[in-house]
Amino acid sequence: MIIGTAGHIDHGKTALVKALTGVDADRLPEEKRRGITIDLGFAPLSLEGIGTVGVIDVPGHEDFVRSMVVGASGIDLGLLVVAADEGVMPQTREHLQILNLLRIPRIVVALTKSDLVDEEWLGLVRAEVLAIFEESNLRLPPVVACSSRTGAGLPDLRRMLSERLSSGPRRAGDDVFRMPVDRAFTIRGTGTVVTGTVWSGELAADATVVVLPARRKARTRRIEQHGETTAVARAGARTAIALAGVELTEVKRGSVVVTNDRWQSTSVLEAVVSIDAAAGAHLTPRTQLRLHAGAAEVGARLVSAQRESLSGWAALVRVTTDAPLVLRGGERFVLRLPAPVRTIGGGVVIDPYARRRPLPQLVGNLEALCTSAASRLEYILHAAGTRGIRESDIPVRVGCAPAQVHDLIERSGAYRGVHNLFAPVAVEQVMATVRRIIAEYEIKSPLALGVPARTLREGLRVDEELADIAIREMEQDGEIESYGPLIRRSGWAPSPSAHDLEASNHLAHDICAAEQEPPSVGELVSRYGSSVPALLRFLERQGRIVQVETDRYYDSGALEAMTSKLKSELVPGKVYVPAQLRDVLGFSRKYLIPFLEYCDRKGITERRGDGRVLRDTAGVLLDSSRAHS
Ligand SMILES: Nc1nc2c(ncn2[C@@H]2O[C@H](COP(=O)(O)OP(=O)(O)OP(=O)(O)O)[C@@H](O)[C@H]2O)c(=O)[nH]1
Ligand SMILES: [Mg+2]
Repeated sequence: MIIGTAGHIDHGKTALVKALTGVDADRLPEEKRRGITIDLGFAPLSLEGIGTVGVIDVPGHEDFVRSMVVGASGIDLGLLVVAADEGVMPQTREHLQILNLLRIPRIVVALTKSDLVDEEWLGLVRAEVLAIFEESNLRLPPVVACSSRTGAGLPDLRRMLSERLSSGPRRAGDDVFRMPVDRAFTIRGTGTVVTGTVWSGELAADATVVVLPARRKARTRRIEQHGETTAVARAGARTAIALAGVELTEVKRGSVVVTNDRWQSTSVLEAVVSIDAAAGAHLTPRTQLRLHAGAAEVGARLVSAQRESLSGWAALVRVTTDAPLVLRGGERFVLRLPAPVRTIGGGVVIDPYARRRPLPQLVGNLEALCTSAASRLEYILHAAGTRGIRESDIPVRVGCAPAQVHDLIERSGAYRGVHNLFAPVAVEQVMATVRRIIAEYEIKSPLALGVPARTLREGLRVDEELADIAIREMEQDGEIESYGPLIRRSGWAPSPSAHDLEASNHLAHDICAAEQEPPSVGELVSRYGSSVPALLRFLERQGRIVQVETDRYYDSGALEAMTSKLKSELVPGKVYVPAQLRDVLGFSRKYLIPFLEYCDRKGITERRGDGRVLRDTAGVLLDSSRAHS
């Protein structure tokens, strides 16, 4: 577990860490010279009943609040240090605001330098400290008076830290691995080393990791937690990882070490933010802000779905950042104004992989979105519409342990494709389109038996996966059915109008009257109009006409007579050339060849060189030459 200090400059944070751990966390020469903390310091603290916890010492100087945010991100307990002689000062408030924005689950106040004041004064400062918690509607913290100089109160403080750390939320080990890098350096003979707090999951030594946003693959050579080599890095401990295959420049502070390939860096996200009333009133979509998340800090701008200003209340916004960063659903971040520099608010990541799209209508309330993975999944699914979301993205995108994914999906009612998930509304939308396309087709082609499946799918203009789901659902509901390559309303039968019936009778009549030499489809179209092809298919389905060539239908009676004649006139086994067949059948070459090809297809005749041979009814070739051999 990790404790992070917080508090105004010179209030005794580093001295307190030294008094508790024996470690001087101010390691930089400049820190020694100026007597202030500039960058994060680290020390292991052994606590009774808890074991070793990591302590991150942060600077109090107002110029280094950005480092304080890095130090405070992902800690389990915030140790707010207030010097008893000075009381609450600007960075006491700002650091507390940051601990609150990051929803650090536990806060303990150390009222240090107690050796410099008397009891009465101490009581006043204690009341002043509690008042700033009250102002922010925060649960009142334990306040422990102590002195790093005399050691007074330190045993009480240790006890209080143990007590607080032994209850409350714990990190899940069975989660995706992530470690934001807060320091990177090279050690001669070892190479690149990164340090940080493992936020979630586990990492084995000799594993392959990815460093984001650089997207560098690297191998973990060695892992140390609290200064000791370990085979597995576990969540919630200060960790140093020696990495092979990555340059120091690629793992700056703000990088993130991950193992699961579903982590991506992003620069467009949707979030619920709240901003101070005073700052929010002047905020526009052009205002450049600094966004602090984990150990990363990037420039950011906010666009709100609501037209009103963002002041004083929470709103769903789209955040665009000027550099990629790694985020997870449900995670907290801090927003600061660059000039004059100050913390103005913060937010919760709702969808780290948002797109530049109009902000969707909100489903669920803001509070639920911030605190519940189920609400975020519902929101993200809804916002993704017919594009859907990748199921494998859920642990990172929504922010839940992989083991929870199945349950969340069940609860969301989402439809599962091969890779993607779709909101019920997206599926319903596609179903509505299916209905519309089929209905339109029925009107346009009343004689058709259904919509060709390909035409339907093209008309849907969505992913195959989603089209499959909608069609399958509608088939299961018995609303539509497949009919060969066609899809139609269940039980659909073509319903010719009186006009269609009359027109089809004309066609049938013309074809019948022409006997062996019927008009082509083209001729019929010019005679009766563009509905002819559909009417012909209708007559064909009724068995009244037969398609002999692409462009020509025959009356079925006439065709029957023609094939009978062929069968009775030809001597089985004998080869007839077309000229002979024309004499037998008595019609011109233009009709003869397509008719013979039709007979070949039907197995009545078979082609032999230039000529034809008659087959018997069973389709066995009556070939005398073969029969006799
Ligand atoms: N009398 C007294 N002096 C203290 C105590 N704790 C710290 N100091 C002194 O206060 C000064 C500041 O202490 P630091 O621990 O460096 O303060 P800090 O909060 O770490 O300062 P920054 O990191 O720069 O924000 C030093 O001169 C310390 O010796 C204490 O308990 N009693
Ligand atoms: Mg310090």
